[in-house]
Amino acid sequence: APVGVFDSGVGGLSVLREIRQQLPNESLLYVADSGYVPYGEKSPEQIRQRSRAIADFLLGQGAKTLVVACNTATAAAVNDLRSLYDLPIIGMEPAVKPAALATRSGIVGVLATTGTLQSAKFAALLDRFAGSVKVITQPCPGLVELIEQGELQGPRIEVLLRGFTAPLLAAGCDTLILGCTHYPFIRGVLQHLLPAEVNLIDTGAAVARHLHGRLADANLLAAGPSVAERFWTSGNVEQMRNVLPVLWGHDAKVEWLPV
Ligand code: DGN
Repeated sequence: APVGVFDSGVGGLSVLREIRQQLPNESLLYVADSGYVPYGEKSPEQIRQRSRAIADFLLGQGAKTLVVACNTATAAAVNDLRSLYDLPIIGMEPAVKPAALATRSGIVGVLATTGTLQSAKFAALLDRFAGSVKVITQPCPGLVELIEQGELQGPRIEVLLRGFTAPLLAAGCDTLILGCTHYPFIRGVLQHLLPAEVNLIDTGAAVARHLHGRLADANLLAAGPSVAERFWTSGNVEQMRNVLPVLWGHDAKVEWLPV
């Protein structure tokens, strides 16, 4: 049975890449909810509705596990999904713990969507690290929209990134958490704009490791190698097909999401 992965758009492909690398035997299903992107500005109830519809769809395709490859959807909907479905459900979370271990200044920045930063789940995460590290948050409106269109470099991206990181650097952050699954795609550009000693931390590889562990525990790991991958979008099929070579590494068929 396949692993079902979804995001508000193509950002979750950064997580899917790590899953493909660490779990070469698994068949993969990926839903980009690009018809409803950005989730960052939607209400938690709207995000829960979309997450349930997509989860139903992926289960209908035979998924044995779900990965919510979106920090915003995890914050709004993962508890709801876990109460509704009896299978392993893996979510994303800004990587505050590894950042707390990496920082020397004791001040870390979180780049994420407004929805993630305003969520109760994120507030609880910050509470857990309140004693050990100072955390400064920065919403990044506009960034996801450019990445959705496959614009991963150039002046528009750089202007946004300079604007978002300037207050974090001024506050003394030496470690920045990429708290949205779209952002690893602009990691190189971001690193280039920042002083060399600033660490960038994202969660994709850790989530893939966690998924591996959960599947192993549940005796659900696939046996033989598999290259099966299917992609759906609720947005523009042509646009997603165009960005796949850049974001996923090769061409693939993209299907229209019927929910
Ligand atoms: N990729 C999503 C995340 O990780 O939060 C959010 C993108 C969006 O919809 N703004």
